[in-house]
Formats: sequence, C-alpha cells, structure tokens
Amino acid sequence: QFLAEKKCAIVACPFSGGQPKAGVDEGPMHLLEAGLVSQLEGLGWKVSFDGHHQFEGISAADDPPIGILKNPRFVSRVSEFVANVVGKHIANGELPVTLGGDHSLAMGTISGTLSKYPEACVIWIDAHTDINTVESTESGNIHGMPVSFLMGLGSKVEEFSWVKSILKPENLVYIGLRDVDSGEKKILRDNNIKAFSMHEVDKYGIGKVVEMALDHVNPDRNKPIHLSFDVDALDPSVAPSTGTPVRGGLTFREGHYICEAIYETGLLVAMDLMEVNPSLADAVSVAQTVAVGCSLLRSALGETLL
Ligand code: 5AB
Ligand code: MN
Ligand code: MN
Ligand code: MN
Repeated sequence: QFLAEKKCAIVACPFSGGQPKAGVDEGPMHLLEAGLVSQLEGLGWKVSFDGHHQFEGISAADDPPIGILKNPRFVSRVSEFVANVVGKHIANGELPVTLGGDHSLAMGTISGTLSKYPEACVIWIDAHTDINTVESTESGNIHGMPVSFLMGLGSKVEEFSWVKSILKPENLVYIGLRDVDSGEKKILRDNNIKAFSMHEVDKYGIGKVVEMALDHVNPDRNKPIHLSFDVDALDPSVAPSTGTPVRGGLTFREGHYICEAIYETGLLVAMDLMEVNPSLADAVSVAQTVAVGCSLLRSALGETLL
C-alpha cells in the first residue's frame, strides 16, 4: 500500500554506545554473513545494501555523562545520522531494514519513519519497554530510553534537541514485555500506553494479541507500521546471544507469527532488528540467535510456511 515496489534497504548499524556490553556492534555483520541479503532477494525483494556504517567514536573525555545518561553525545549523533538515512530510504520508495546494534538506535529509525509518515504507528516487540526518562532511568543506559525521547516525556536534554518527539502514545503498542521498571510502569499508566506483556500472550494466545494490538494502533488498517523488534523479546532459549536476556519470553513461533501477521497487513514501512550480540554466548548459541534474527526478518518481509 505504501511501497510501490518490493525494494528494501539494509541499514547496518554497528553501534553499542546505548549500553555497556561490547559486541552488540557486531550484530549486523553476523546477520549479513549469514546470508540475509540473498535470503531477502529470494523472497523477491530488490535489496540495496546501505552500510556498514562506521560511526566515528567520541572519546570518553569528550562525552561525559549528562546527569546519569551514558555516552549521550555519541548516542545522539549516531541516532540523528540513522534518522536521516532511514528517512532517505523511505523517501526513495524503499523499506529500510535496520540491523542493530543496541536499541537506542530506534530513536533514529523511528524518527526517520515519522519524518515521512507522522501518522505511522510503532509496534515494539521487546522484553522491556525502553521508555525510561531522564528522571526515571536507574542505569543511565540510553537503550532503555528511546521511546521516552520519541514521545517527549521527561525533561529535555539539549543534546537531543534534534529529536522531534512527535510519537503519540496512542500510536505505540508493545508485545512481549516481562521486565518493566517500576518508573516505566507508571509512565505506561500515566500516558495510557497499550501494552501486551507475556501474561496477555499466555492468556489470549499470540494470534489474538496481535489482532488486539493492531486494533489499537491501526483500527482501520490504513496507517503505516514501523516494527521495532528487540531480539530479547524472544525467550533466551530461542535467542541467547543478547545483552539483557529475560526468561519467560516469546517462543520461536510466537516471534515469527508477529512478523508474519504484520507482513500480511501490507502496511509495513520500516523494520528494526536490534540487540543481537554475537560476543555473549558460545558459537552454537550465536549461530542460533543470528539464524533466528534472519528468519524473523524474512517473515516480516513475506516468507510464508506454505
Ligand atoms: B533493551 C532497563 N530497563 O533502563 C534500563 O534491551 C533495561 O533495548 C533496558 O530493551 C533494556 O536499563 C533495553 C533496566
Ligand atoms: Mn529488550
Ligand atoms: Mn529494547
Ligand atoms: Mn537488550
């Protein structure tokens, strides 16, 4: 509906500055080496490869914390760059597929999507809500904060003034939650944000949950969808190589079902696959996580079981 042709652009973002663990910057390389480009071509997509972007670091001395926010200038600059790249691909008639890297990058990807489609809705698949504000964050890790910046919650940080903060609470929905900070729970309540935790997945089943999620953010099935998928939404037995694993997550099929159902809407305009960290497990677990990442992307881009 929004894409004239099956054209996508892989935006590889080797970036780890939104959290403290090294290695998440190697996620994109592993996904690509696993054959992602040819897999998507196999589904009939014309794939352009935009990257690997090399983000020039900022030395710690030049990037001291702002409050307790860590690497704020680096995160801000990289996200702003990514926002422009994603925005350009969308303007170009391509579906940007951003490979992280940590989830702070979504501040960029979603800003890019909203620059072209301010009415777009965001479907955020994660164990976490990533909606801490400057006031509520206890870790200071910005990968736990992108949503608050996109919505303009909490006090403003000058360094991030480029973020337009135009995401409306009614245009966001979460699926897969199971590790939400108490400050974040209050933010969800105060802003009336729709969220389906693993409790709802257990109660209703994933089919019903995705339907309810779409009914909430996209009742007439006519708005563009940005899908932001944190691989830690999946159970650690399915996707072990990630920085903040939480047990009790989505099964392999539940994760894929979400992607398949969103593809079926025909409304997907951008996707992120974030937080694959190939340095956090043994080789078999890494290969398993990378393979799952690729297959989630294939499902979101139209791979069917039959
Ligand atoms: B992820 C935590 N809420 O703010 C925080 O992996 C975790 O992108 C954030 O979802 C996890 O540091 C961020 C405790
Ligand atoms: Mn997460
Ligand atoms: Mn996340
Ligand atoms: Mn994580």
